[in-house]
Order: sequence, then structure tokens, then C-alpha cells
Amino acid sequence: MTLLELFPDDRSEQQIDPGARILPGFALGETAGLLAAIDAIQTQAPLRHLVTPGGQSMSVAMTNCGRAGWYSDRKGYRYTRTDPLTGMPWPAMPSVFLQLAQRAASHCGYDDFDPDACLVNFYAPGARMSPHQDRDEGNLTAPIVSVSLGLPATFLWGGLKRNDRQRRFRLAHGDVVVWGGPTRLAYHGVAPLAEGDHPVTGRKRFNLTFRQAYA
Ligand code: MD3
Ligand code: FE
Repeated sequence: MTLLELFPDDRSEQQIDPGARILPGFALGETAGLLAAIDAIQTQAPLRHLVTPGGQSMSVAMTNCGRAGWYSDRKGYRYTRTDPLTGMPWPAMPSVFLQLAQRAASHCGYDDFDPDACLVNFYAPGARMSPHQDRDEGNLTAPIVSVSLGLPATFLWGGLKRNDRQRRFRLAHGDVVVWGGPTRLAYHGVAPLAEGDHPVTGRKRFNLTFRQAYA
């Protein structure tokens, strides 16, 4: 019997590329607090389907917290200080968010990660994110920290060029990924979310991504 037969789905910490590390279950102790905070955020800044500059409505619904929020409409992709839907500042970043993001970054050697933006992505079954780079942030030397909650997703991990070969990774409830260094500008996406009923979230997946947009 080989190790691969014993562990067909590797759930140990792994570096998937230089600078990119998957931390399986790193957030498992905090999922209740994270989900309660998401609830509070979406009462102030509702989840909504943004429109791309090309006029397509995204299948993932989004909102933000922090001093900056990621936004898209016919005018383009950008960070804003207020929610264009309500005219109010984006909700403050909850301390349970900030502390988890900093603990994960520091676990991977980024000791002064100071995210000012957290994009909250909501996936219902069928929602997907086509391959893209995240390059709207002012500080591209800072890593991005992502946290997955609820239904598992297939994460598509490409290279620095759009046509580089894609690898697939499963991101499950409580998994955290830290993306920095040479992989910060890699293409990535999410395959259409499979149907499912998660014991904690039901038919939902959330993903939080922490960024340094202005800092
Ligand atoms: C690698 N979100 O919000 S998280 C996004 O699951 C986004 O909702 C996906 O891509 C999601 O932009 C993937 C993993 C992720 C996030 C940002 C990255 C990977 C990244 C930025 C640079 C490189
Ligand atoms: Fe992204």
C-alpha cells in the first residue's frame, strides 16, 4: 500500500508554488465567528452581483469590509472607500477577520501583513469565477490571504501567463491559502460550484480574500 492510496486527497500543509501555501483547516476554530461577522456585514452592505466592464453580470455575489472595497461596473475594476450601492463607507473589518488573516500571513513568514480590504465572495451552486489576475491592489508586494467556508470548491491554479497549464485544488470549509511572492500575479479561478448541502452553511460557499489595496 502506497502513501497515495492511504491519502488520496492530501490534507497536509503544502506549498503549491513558490510563495503559495495551502493551510488545510487553519480557520476551523473560528468558522462560527467568521460566519456571524459575514451576516453582520451583509446587513450593512448587501451581497450583489457586480457587472464587468464588458457588461456581464457575475455569477458570484460580492460585498466588502475594510477601508477599501473591490468594485466593478461598466466604468471598470477598482477599489472604493464607500459602497456605491448605499453611499456609506464599507463596514469596518471585524477583528476576527483581521486577526485570522494576520495569523495566517505570519505563519507563512509575512509578519507585517496589514490588509485594508476584504472581499466577501458568495457562491451558490453553479456560480464560478473565470481565470483572472488580481492586480487592482496598490501594494502588489503584500500577499493575499484567502479563507474558504461552506461547500467545497475546485480551485483552478494557473501560471503567470493566461495559457499556462492549470492545476486543480480542492478548497474546503476552514481552509486558508496565503498567496505571495512570485505567485501573487498568477492566473486563478474557481470551477462551477457543485450542488451540496454543507452541515454548517447549507447550499452555500463563502470565500474571504484579504488584500492591501491602499497600503
Ligand atoms: C492567487 N477568489 O476573489 S480564492 C478573488 O474562491 C478570487 O472566491 C477565489 O480569486 C474564490 O479574486 C479564489 C484564492 C485566491 C485569491 C486571490 C489570489 C488566489 C489568489 C490572488 C493572487 C493569486
Ligand atoms: Fe482572484
